[in-house]
Amino acid sequence: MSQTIEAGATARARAHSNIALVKYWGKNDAVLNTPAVGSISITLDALYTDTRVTFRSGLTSDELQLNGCRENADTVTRVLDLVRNASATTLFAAVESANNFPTGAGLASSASGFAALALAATAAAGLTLTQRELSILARHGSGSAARSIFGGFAKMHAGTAADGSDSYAEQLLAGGDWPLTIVIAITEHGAKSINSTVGMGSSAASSPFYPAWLATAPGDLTDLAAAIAARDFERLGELAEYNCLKLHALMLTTRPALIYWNAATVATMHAVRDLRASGVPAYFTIDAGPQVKVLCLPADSAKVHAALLNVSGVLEVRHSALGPDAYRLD
Ligand code: 2P0
Repeated sequence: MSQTIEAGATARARAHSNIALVKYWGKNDAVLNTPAVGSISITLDALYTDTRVTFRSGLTSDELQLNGCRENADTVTRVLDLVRNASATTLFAAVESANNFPTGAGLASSASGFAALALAATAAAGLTLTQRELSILARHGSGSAARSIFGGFAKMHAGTAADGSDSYAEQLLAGGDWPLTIVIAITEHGAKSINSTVGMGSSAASSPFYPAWLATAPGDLTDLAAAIAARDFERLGELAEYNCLKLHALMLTTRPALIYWNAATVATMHAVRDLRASGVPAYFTIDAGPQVKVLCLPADSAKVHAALLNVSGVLEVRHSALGPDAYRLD
């Protein structure tokens, strides 16, 4: 797939963030960025990243502007180096990226960001990749980004190949095949204190629960895929909540402990359980940050929204349907 890139070649893409229902935490290979466990996610319509990549002459390294601010471009370079290799070019790129939601706060901005980057960079380079190839490329930036190439429900394979070629995501269902609503309680606007890459490395090195996390992941993946195939919302919700709490047990038993929750995070978990006790099927999931994502059926979203807004410490409540595949904007 060799293709020389012209200076000034540019493309823009949008990718939506995703939330894992069976979660990724831990790596097989840090260089290839392959995960130690598979994962299953839903892609969110309401949260996305728009990224423009422009290959330019005269740059001495890649440059990244994130939400208008200059940022370190090292992780972006990891992905762009692969694109340069495939295109036989030495041109560096200017990357302009913007999220329509809080960055680095547990809303998977690296997932949407690196998926948008993979698509925009390959498009700017004139490369046409399959979605599987794009998923593998996005994975090099961030494991969760491999899933954001796809809309709806996506399954990430941990893979076993030494070159990472079987570590990619694929779509299980399109968003329209099973409409669900995700109601997000924002409990903090700032960026999180410990990034996921560092956090999962220390969980693998220090938590006595890490072997159990690895051993039980395949069963959770099988069960969740079956719940999705059967459109069994209660089963899906129970499994998602269980897997989330298992992840946080792993985080809490890491040394030093990874406590991503704040008081409002915990209060929201109780509010969701109270809702369920009152007959509304709603289930929470939480990532490496303090926000609480609540899964419900579209018909119940107003009730869930009202209950979350009522929780002390919840700053904002957002809604999302399931989103589409990553796509080009130009
Ligand atoms: C997930 N998370 O499956 C899990 C749940 C956070 C908690 O994927 O090191 O930013 O860049 O591959 O993808 C966050 O990890 O980590 C993540 P890297 P990433 O969504």
